[in-house]
Amino acid sequence: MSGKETRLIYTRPAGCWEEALPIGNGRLGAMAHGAIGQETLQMNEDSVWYGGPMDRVNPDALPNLSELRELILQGRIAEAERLARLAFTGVPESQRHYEPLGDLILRMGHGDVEPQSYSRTLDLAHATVEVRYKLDGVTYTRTAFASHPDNCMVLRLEADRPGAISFEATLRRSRYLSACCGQDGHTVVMTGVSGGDGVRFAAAVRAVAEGDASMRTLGETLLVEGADAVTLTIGAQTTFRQEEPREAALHDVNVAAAQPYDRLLARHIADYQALFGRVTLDLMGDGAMANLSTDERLDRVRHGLEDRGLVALYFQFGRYLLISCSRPGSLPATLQGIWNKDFLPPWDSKYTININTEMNYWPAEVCNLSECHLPLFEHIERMREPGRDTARRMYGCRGFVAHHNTDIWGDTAPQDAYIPSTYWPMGAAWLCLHLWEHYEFTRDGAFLRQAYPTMKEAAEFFLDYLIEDRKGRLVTCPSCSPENTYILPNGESGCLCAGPAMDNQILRQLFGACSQAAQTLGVDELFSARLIRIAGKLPAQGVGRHGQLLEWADDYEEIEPGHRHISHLFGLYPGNEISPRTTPDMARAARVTLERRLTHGGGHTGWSRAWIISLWARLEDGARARENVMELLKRSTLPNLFDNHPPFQIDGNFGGTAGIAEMLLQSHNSVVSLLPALPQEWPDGQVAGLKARGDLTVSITWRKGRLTEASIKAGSAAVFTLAYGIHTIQAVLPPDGFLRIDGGLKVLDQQVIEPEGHKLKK
Ligand code: FUC
Repeated sequence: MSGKETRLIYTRPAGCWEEALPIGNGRLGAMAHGAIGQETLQMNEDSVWYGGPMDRVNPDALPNLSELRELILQGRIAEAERLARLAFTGVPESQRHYEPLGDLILRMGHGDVEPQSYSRTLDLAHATVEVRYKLDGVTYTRTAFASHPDNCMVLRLEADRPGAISFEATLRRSRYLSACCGQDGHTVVMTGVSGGDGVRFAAAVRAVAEGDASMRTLGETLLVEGADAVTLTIGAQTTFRQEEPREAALHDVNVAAAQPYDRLLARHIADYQALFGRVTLDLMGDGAMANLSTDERLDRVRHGLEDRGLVALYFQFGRYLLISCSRPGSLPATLQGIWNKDFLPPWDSKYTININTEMNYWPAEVCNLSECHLPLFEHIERMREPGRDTARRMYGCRGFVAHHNTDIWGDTAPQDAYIPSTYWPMGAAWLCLHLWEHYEFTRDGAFLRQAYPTMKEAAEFFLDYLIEDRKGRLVTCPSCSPENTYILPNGESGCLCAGPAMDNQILRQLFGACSQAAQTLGVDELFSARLIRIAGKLPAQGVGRHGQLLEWADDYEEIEPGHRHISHLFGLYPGNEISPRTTPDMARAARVTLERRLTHGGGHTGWSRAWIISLWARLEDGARARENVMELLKRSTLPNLFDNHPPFQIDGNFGGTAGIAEMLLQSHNSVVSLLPALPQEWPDGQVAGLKARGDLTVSITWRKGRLTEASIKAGSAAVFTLAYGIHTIQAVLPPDGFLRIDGGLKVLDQQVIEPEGHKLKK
């Protein structure tokens, strides 16, 4: 059954972009539309961004920093916000934005006629989109995929009658083109400049026709007539990576075109499956559902019907998307991954790092796609030098800093002049926690050695940036709690503040990670002790008048209690300082916070809803976690399963996938917890290949709502507590050690294990 639950199926061509299907190889992406008379591949290349790097640091920031801090500490928020807007906003206000590459359009010789049958599928097991239809007794098949090993996209056209394939193909881009022309009778090349001093790019499509076909180019169009089958290889390159993008793109399509189609396909599938095939999830859904079209299934769920198979499909779709838009060597996934259709996309389709980019990478480790995390790390390195410069010139601090956005050039100066988000200095700190997570999951010492200086530099910034408040606490200032607004006792409202809960949580986590890393590497003993001392002076997490976790250093009311951001729950997830097992009081307050958000309309954007799933999972409330999985599918999912912010934004897909994983397996605070948030509605199932911290690979089977068996394989030596509900055992595994237990945590099979039953603190 799990095999069946890897297909998105449609019975009609895409009627709009949100119904088209994504393919991607990390760097090149496209949305395949599948109309009968015309195929459109709406394409992206990850480095086609408008403009070059800029120096946007506001020179008036540093001279006004003391005054800004004083205004904030005195509670003169309106004045502080005015000063921040004028003196701290980046100049210019905006970083660079992402752009689409263009469209490949195929006008089919048979025209747009009513077919005798039609199907369109995205096969997640093979990473192929297939369009199949029948016209006048001839079955036509188009297969599209983006090959990572061959550095290009491929569109294959076949028919079951010889000579039936005829079409005209062109490359289109509505603006910023320098040239588009056919060449050599089989290729079309398009070149342009993304704008200003931005990258130059080139896209090329090359055709190889089979059978007794005629092929030529006229102007910018490639014409194929009477082929048995045709393979199109489609490439694109920019000056971000290549000196001569035109030559590089042509090289890519020509090298690929020299290979037989079957080999291109086989190489693509083998490469992709090595990642995708690591995890299977079977929620034992109704097998009949697997043959229904995906939009119909979503509709049924919207009407309150159960569809566990769709949940499993959604989970795997998130994994598919991450593999497709984030591969070693590519840029990290933007707000739209590499599936952006607009020249001026929502929020510029860049990197919003006060939640969205981090969420994109939440599934990377737990869903066994560690390699897909690497582009983010490369980008953090890109941000380091600009971040150093921003730290020094805006704040007079050492270390490196980033605010709530960055772009292709790793720009770190504040973005927008939007008080609820712009002046938040925690972007680099949060991103650097991903380096530590990668180490936690992989135990890759060489990686840690390389990553530690970056983590350290992010922490160093705060050693200079933190100031003492009136109560003697060390606080970030200026800052905000993304992106919420509080009301002061005098009725004034504001966002700028000192020491909001999220900052303290991130800093405790970062300082803790740095000191653990230093200890592991045997370096920086004094620095590490200093971090721990400073962490102890940050404002402690408080509980407010409603029993809620405090979002700011004081117990303010908020303008919008149902706000989409839930920044102060960072410590519950993705952080780990709040947990029902270790800090039950704080966990109770987190629950109140979550309830308050939800009763006031929270979770109304896709990513917000997705985050809520993981938060309930960390509170070990399977019913509420599942309820929010269903809400995500009902309210925030487009027909092609893309997340709907609205509009489309990919973070919710990744957050949703991570949330489902978090319901089945957790591994923070040295406890590997099996089925911590299993809802009643998923009574039977099996998940295999998830990763737990400590380089553990975990498979779990359950029946009638109870664990029946689990196996854990250690890649490196591991010492951990294994938990199922309140039951625990202690496990010690050598490298490649293996442990299999039954539903009572009784060891069935083991390499090395020291059982010791004891109850957890409740
Ligand atoms: C943050 C969020 C918005 C949106 C944007 C890209 O600013 O508050 O909802 O996701 O990022």
